[in-house]
Amino acid sequence: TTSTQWWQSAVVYQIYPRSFQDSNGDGIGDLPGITQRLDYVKQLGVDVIWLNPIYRSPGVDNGYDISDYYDIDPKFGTMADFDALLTAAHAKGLKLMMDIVVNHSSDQNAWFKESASSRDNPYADYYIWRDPVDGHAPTNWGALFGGSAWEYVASRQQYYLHSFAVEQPDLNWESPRLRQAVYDMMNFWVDRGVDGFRLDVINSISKPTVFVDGPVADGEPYASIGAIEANGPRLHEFLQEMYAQVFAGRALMTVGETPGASVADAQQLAGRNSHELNMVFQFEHVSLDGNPDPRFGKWNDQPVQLVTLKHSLSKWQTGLHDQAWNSLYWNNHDQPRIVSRFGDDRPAYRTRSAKMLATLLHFMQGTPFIYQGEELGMTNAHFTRLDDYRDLESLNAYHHYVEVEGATDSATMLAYLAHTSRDNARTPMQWQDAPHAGFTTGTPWLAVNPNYPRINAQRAQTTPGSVYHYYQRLVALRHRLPLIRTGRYHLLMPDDQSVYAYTRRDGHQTLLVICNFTAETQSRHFEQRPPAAPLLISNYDDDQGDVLRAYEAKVYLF
Ligand code: TEU
Ligand code: CA
Repeated sequence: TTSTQWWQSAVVYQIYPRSFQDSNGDGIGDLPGITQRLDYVKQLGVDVIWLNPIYRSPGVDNGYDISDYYDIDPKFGTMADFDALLTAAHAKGLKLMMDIVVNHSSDQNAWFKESASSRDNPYADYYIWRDPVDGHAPTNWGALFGGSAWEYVASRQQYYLHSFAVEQPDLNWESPRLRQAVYDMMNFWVDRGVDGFRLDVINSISKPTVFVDGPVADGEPYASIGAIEANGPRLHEFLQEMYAQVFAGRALMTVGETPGASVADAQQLAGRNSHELNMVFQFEHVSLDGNPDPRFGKWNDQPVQLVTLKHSLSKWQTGLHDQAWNSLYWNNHDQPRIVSRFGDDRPAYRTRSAKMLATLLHFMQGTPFIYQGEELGMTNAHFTRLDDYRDLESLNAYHHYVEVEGATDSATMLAYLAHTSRDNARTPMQWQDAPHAGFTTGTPWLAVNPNYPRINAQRAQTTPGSVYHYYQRLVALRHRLPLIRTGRYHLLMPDDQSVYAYTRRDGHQTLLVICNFTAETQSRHFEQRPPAAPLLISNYDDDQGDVLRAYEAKVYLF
């Protein structure tokens, strides 16, 4: 029915609560701060807000280590603050999507404390426990935040599995009682009024049937658990059970975070008739600029190749058309800022390239996600010292590669962190040219980017032609033009190293999207374009036909 498709013409705004707006001067963003800023979000024109986790958490992984799924963390406020935010959002016509983390919990969760206490308590099988093998860890799997994926607990004389930090024990989805406890918890939030869920690393919940050692990259001590546990044997069974227990009959928006998922996986995970999820976050387009040395994975400081980027995005556009549904994102709280990564954040080019990247993405098929500050063209932090960073993934990586492995030197690793660290996305939202950019009256938990006097919401809202106003126009066009939702995607000039161009067609009209990914002027002729075809939107004030200026983006409708 059409009501369940509302999310196909919606635009989502992702708020990282810790860094959005502090209301009590403790330097940490909070729920009352978000409530104060809802008019700003509404004016962008978006339909949904996605909040990163706000549940009670020790904050080892900034809330992705949940100690109480039924309570709001005091750093962010109270349940009353949450209810006030939800009520205010709904009153402004904004839906609210929660981030649910059920691949793992915090080791401070009551479930885990009980589970670890003995082998025969009601929570004993809520987590993944294995006996030692020859006196050591059950397998050679390594955790994504460093070290072994296994941690020994004397009270059970067993190891537990943790895909991420030691403080993030994986939940055992083989246990029907654990699964029911998850569904009950999700229904608690749906009954409270939330409008959807972003499901954290949800394609890792089904572990391999048999636990055996995995392949180890040269020079690395462990086998990376990511590929070992992605898209496991019972994943679709579990998601269909979740659908039946939580999603069925409700017009929720559900998006699964699925690192390692292929187009084929997504055709099932986000399939129109799969009864699993509405859409997924896939990671191919944000994994193309990784390090050629496999030891370093994502840690790199090199640009992406345009041809590989256009082939990856095109594969997903054509692969899911009429079968499933894409999410569309450049940024989130785990990715560096796109204008610094795939664009050009030099002052002469920053706003032009930010608008070019936004144009490329927002005319594709899928639901766009705008990450806080992306609409301002906020840039990477360009930190130069290790103690500028807070993210355990970055700090652990520096420690591992420089101090433990000696795989590289400090200067190189600091360059990798500056280009790739998740903290690039987590510097506080830049509201105005005031101390700490108006984010806090206290000391921010993570430094504000020093470019805030130039790059801030107040300036953007009062500057015609700003990135902010451009995003407003893109969001409005998506609500106005069904062709953006329904058109069939076709890539033009597939091997062009400088220009990315594609069409969207529905048999009546055509969108022609042209983006110059370089600072150099290019010249390209498009015979598809009728001479009198109107320009729908452009990041320049005029149209010079075949001449494409630095980072020029333009869209024709005919
Ligand atoms: O991220 C899952 C994930 O794939 C991470 O490895 C992420 O891609 C990586 O940090 C980028 O290299 C989710 C959350 O988005 C992330 O913030 C959490 O740290 C992680 O799960 C554990 O909950
Ligand atoms: Ca606060």
